[in-house]
Amino acid sequence: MKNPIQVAVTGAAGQISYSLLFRLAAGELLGPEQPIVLRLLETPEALGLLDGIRMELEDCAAGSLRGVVATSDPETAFDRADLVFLVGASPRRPGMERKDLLQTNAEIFSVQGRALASAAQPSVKVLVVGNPANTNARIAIANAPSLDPRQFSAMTRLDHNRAVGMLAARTGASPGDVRKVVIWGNHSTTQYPDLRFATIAGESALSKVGRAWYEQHCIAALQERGAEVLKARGKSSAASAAHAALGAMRTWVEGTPSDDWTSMAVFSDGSYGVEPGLVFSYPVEVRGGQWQIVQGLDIDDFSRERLRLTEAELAAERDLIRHLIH
Ligand code: NAX
Repeated sequence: MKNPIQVAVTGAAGQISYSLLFRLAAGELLGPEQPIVLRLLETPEALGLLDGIRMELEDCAAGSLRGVVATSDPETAFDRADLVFLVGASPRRPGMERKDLLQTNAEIFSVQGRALASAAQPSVKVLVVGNPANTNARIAIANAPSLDPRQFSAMTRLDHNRAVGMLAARTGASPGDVRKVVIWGNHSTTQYPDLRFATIAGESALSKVGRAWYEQHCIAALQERGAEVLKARGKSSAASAAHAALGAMRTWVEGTPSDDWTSMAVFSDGSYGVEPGLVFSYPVEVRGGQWQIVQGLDIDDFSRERLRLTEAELAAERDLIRHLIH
């Protein structure tokens, strides 16, 4: 019998978690043979709702679920946690400026960074989903100095999956035949979806879809996809975000296929001229639970301009919360 893996999820009573938790309980992250304990964190106000979710999880009687901890105390939630999904964040409220939103979330992710450092497994992997995800991850890293910044990433997997899905829909191919899409930069409308290296069933994706469609339609459509979903559904992406979070963590644990990479926002080491220390989305390969930024990709003028734009946005976000990252 394997020892249970401790999986913590914050914002556990929110809409993304309502998709994510039941898939985790069903063994979709590490396989049905791997027992897991779910450690759920919410605000004190949402604990009643969370209790209902705890009951529903138990009512699934899923074979791999060995327990559910529901709490509003970060240290209890992260106690010996192996894998952590930081989904909970404070949403933008009417009248709130961007600076206020960054500040409110900065406080949440400072507290959670400290709790991760003191309570989680030293080898913990932390995926930040809650927005502004890249900068929230930066704050958590700064507040968890005993952990390696490489143990944190912010999620751009949904953007990556959207690019794969859009290419497949445009060409009639299977999403499974699409390889080597890249999302560079911030999980925001400045992100740069780069399809120059993408292939579909081994052939250049751009030769199939045409450079004009890519430059004049596809990039903007991917940057605005979240807003489009929100407009149509009246709520932001949830099931697709949960699917992306599950996939991102599974890839981090299991690795990327030999003929592909994924996109992850990680602590920049200066690769591609990006300021070190920003949490920036890159193409990464993952082996043995460790990611490496794919090196040596050609950056043309068109791409350089877009990389600089999204980097500048991240630097501006960082400047607004600089006092919290020492
Ligand atoms: P919801 O508002 O449905 O749920 C968020 C939950 O977090 C709430 O239940 C709230 O009580 C809880 N929460 C707030 N502060 C907390 C704290 N300090 N500790 C623990 N829990 C706390 O949002 P949902 O739709 O689930 O989205 C969650 C986050 O994901 C948002 O920030 C959203 O913007 C972000 N997203 C990120 C995406 C990405 O690709 N990185 C895509 C989807 C999504 O937009």
